[in-house]
Amino acid sequence: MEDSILLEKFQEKIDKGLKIEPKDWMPEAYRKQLIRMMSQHAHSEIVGMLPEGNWITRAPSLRRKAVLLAKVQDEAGHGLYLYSAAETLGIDRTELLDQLFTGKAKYSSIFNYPSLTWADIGAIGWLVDGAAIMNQTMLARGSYGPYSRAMVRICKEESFHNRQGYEIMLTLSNGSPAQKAMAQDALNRWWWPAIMMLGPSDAASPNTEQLMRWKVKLETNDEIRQRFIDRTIPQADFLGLTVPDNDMKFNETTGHYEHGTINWKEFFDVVAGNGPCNKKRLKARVDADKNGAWVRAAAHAYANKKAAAKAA
Ligand code: FAQ
Repeated sequence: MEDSILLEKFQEKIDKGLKIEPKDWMPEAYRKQLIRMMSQHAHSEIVGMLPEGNWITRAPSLRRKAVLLAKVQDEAGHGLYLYSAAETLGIDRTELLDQLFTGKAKYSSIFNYPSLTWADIGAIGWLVDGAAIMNQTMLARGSYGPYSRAMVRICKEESFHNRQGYEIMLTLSNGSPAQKAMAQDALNRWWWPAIMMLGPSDAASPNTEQLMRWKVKLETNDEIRQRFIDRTIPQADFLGLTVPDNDMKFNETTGHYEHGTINWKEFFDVVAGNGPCNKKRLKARVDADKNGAWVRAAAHAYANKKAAAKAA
């Protein structure tokens, strides 16, 4: 069939809300966009383990430690899920990881900020998982089958993560004045990076238009950001905390909160590799890969030996 006819049929399928599956015909640009997004997402999950992993040994109680350990393990699982989903597009995860290790691939800007106090663990669950869920519930309705299905499960786990974070913030906000101050400080530091992690404003988002035509994205970055803000401000009010935005106000006519100016220069600096922790995060992943090489070699040797024994 002619490419133009294939393309028409492909778009028709998408317009009808049907899923595209790995063996279906797809334009090369669709495949490439998905590999880009899904691998960036997978990298974000495994780099995203690091700021929280930093607090596993210092969690304030056994219960908190067990919960945090489970959360960090979940993020690793999400990464593996997403690498597997990306592999259905004909790329090997070794290649994807190589792109991460050599700095060619992006991962979410948010994970280049440090987790300085225990309250940051609350703020990450509340704000970072909260923003991620807003984005991912949309992606769960997207057109590529393996990605959208991976999102369904991931979102379920993320909603637990979000609640555990909010519960930490609630405990600290109802604690001593020093604990409440710690919660406010974490909100001050994580608010703007969380707002920015949802991607550049629509006017500066080169990929959105095409991705929406293909129903990979069903909402723009700004639409999701607005939903996140509308949901989160009342939660901050309930905690008795204030977001660090003097211009934030509720617009009675639109029914939405209006935020102040976002520092996009900071965002693009972080994406370009100049955030507070970019180098440290990348080094941690490269080191983990090197230190785990012997485990992978042993697993391969074992699998090969078993296969040879079976064949004999
Ligand atoms: N950081 O044209 P757009 C999580 C790049 S998972 C770095 O708007 P698009 C779970 C973008 O790649 C968090 N780079 O791009 C968790 C593009 O550059 P490129 C990750 C960013 O794709 C919680 C350029 O800017 N989630 O948190 C960022 O239409 C707690 C122009 O941007 C996903 O990856 C950023 N924040 O929209 C884990 C979800 N934003 O590639 C551990 C899947 C944009 O053309 C602990 N991804 N860029 O060179 C998406 O939904 C989309 O890719 C967006 C960006 C919405 C992130």
